[in-house]
Amino acid sequence: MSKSLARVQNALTTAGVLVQITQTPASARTATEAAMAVGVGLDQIVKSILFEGEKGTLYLFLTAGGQQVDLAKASALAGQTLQRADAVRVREVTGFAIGGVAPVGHLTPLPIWMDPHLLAFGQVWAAAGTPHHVFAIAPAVLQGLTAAVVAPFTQGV
Ligand code: 5CA
Repeated sequence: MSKSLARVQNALTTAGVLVQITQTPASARTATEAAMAVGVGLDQIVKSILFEGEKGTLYLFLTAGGQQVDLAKASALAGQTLQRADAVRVREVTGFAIGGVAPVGHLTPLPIWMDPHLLAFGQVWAAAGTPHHVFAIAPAVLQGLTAAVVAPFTQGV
């Protein structure tokens, strides 16, 4: 088992959240691929998008697969101007490579926001640390697990 996958499994188990991590036969590196691999709608896939603040702090935005983060709204929530975090920073802070970033199990704890669109579903699917592993979870449980702040930050809301 990869270290990244094990970290996600441990984070879930430690929190007492019993979910099954599934290996996808095809790549689930993007939300579109994940939706096809799992056989659910795009908005049921949790995208984990990382932004970097002016002082190098990373912020995680969990959004529904079909939604786009509005940078101005995200910056307003963070209280500073944000830009996309590069792949090296993402790996440094979360321990995950882009395409497999999980909402839990980060090397360094970081502030997390959650898109209210995700709460419309009974279950959503998130990456489990690799581009080939996902897990299904009730969005309210995901919110509790990540201590994410639920707030709108997507385009067109
Ligand atoms: N495993 C899937 C579904 S759970 C997944 O991780 N999807 S994702 O949306 O959370 O991660 C892919 C996202 O990474 C894409 O939306 C894309 O915007 C972003 N991304 C891709 N390349 C880079 C890069 N070089 N730097 C920063 N972000 C990137």
